[in-house]
Amino acid sequence: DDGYGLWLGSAREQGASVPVDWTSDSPTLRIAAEELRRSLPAGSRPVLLARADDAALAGQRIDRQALGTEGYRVQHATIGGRAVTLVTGATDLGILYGAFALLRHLDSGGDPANIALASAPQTRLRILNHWDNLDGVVERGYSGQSLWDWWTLPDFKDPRYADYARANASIGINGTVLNNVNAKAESLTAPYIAKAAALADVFRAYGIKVYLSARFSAPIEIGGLKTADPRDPAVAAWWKAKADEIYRAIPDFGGFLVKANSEGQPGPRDYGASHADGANMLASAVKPHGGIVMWRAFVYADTDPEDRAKQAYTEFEPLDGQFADNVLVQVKNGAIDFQPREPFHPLFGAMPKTPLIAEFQITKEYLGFATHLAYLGPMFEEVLDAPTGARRGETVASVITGKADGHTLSGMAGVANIGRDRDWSGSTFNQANWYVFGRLAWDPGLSSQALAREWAVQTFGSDPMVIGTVVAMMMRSREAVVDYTGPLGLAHLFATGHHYGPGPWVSDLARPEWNPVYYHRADRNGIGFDRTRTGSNAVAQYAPPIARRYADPRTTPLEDLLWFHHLPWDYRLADGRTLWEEMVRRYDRGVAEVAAMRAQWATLKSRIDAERWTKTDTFLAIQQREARWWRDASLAYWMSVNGLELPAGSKAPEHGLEHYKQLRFPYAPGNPH
Ligand code: BDP
Repeated sequence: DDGYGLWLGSAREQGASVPVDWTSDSPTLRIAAEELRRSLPAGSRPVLLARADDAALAGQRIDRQALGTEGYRVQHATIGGRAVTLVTGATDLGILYGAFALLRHLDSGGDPANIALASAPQTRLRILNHWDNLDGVVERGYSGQSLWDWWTLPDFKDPRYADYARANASIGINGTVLNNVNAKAESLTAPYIAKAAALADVFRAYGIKVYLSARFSAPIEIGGLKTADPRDPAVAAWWKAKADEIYRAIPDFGGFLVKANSEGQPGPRDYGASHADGANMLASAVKPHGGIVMWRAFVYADTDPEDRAKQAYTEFEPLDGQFADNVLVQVKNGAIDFQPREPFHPLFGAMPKTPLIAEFQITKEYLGFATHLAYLGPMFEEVLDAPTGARRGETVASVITGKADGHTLSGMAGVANIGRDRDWSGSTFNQANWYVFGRLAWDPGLSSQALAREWAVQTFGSDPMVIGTVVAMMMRSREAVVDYTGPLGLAHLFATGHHYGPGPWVSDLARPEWNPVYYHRADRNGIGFDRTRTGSNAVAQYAPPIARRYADPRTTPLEDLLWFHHLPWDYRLADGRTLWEEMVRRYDRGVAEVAAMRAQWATLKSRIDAERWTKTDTFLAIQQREARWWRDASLAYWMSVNGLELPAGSKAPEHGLEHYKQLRFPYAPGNPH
């Protein structure tokens, strides 16, 4: 099994061609019917697909309010004297989601005699962000070239595009941004609009809208204007005409995603205008067509050298209330950049007048690329469940679903981990990260553990020994990566030129916040970034109850300790250990966890097909070696700084510090530089 079938193929029996009828016709319903025919087991009741307002369902008492536009209901019913499984929704897309839910229910061991499934998505936009360049290289992509073959588009529609859409629809994803946020203006030229339109034509029946990343200076680069100032009427007119042109080709185009004034990208601030000015100008261009703008809060420019973590809040919080009603501000899960662990971003809860869309990274830029096993469900969940402190009961999830502030626009975005590799995501377990992203975007209240199980059953089949082992491995995997790369709230300790191996010693890069030493601030006496009042006071960006908690090392969760505090190496933790002892303990634990995962995987050898088993086994061997590398290099460095010995029982690093310092990567995938 090469993994191409994702969670939809591998474990599924061939269907028994159970009769499936539908009361009205559409491409979407035909897809739903085909899915069910293909996979429903023998002996299943016949299925009826019907919209909730269909006359045939008059006697069924279906709560249409609860369905919304994308929700579904699946239940046994007698219709026209016939016992059927009814799959219904207010729209055909809702019915398609219902069909996938029915298959998921059956695959996961749900009782075929007892079917009553109902769900509606908690967010409007469930959207993948592809950081795919027009030349086929995927920024921070570790699973091969871009899926989009811009060269043969629009004529050739690779069947894989439909497979991609099908996989997304099966987990409720309803949008895709095709090109990198570090965008090229060419993606907005006529030939590329035609190519995007061809993809949109494939995706449409699966309920997936196409969006584009827009380069803010496009009016200059491809429009022949002298400026891209958002307050210039000629600029606004250019974007309006551009939007009209796109909508002629793609009538259901979703809108624009914009990275502006960040890491060298152009933006409104180049002209002294604000992010709101820029976003609103684009928003008015797409507004007549029902489009939206997702404006990223990931701003990273040389303006707050004191503490990079403060920048997004500093620039965006004052703009709350100034954005047009079809703008969402897209906020990364944490304030720095997709680290293995970051406290939730302080903008969540701080911009009640603005719909915020959360951005997570599915591709594992800082968690071992495609090779290391790290199930991200617990990380997404940890952020979604975090109380913002802004109001009683408010969590990041309630902000991004729009519930906290009564917004109808809402959403979750994930930086895709999809490429042209046969298994799509570079490894079998990375498929689970795509899966869990989609399912949590649909309902941020779902449990990452339940979703791990759901994914595992559909991916490997129902063998309880396999499922139990795989879920246990998954649930501990992300914490293991945290432990061996940056325990206790340390972050951004990566070597230069890639984000793969360790480089906590790096201190020679041009800007202070490019260097790991900026983030850990270790010296003879202590370690950690003081973000309290005596330091950068980034804690003050959180609502008071959270700020108070993070302001005191005694009430800061251990997991975030050194994110917020600079502490002496011999600082005593509640359990009596010193900070240094606890750090070493965690590095050791991370390495041990990987060894344990590998041993667990070994027990499944005869229970999993050879191809997927062997690739995973090999990757776990790499991870084991590299966890040790991370631990040894980091400890060698910390010891060179603090002059301390390792606690008894902890192994000396395999090599001296110089050895780790001079290791070089000749080439790392997905690297834009
Ligand atoms: C960082 C990546 C960089 C992206 C940037 C972004 O290293 O490649 O362009 O985020 O989100 O994580 O814009």
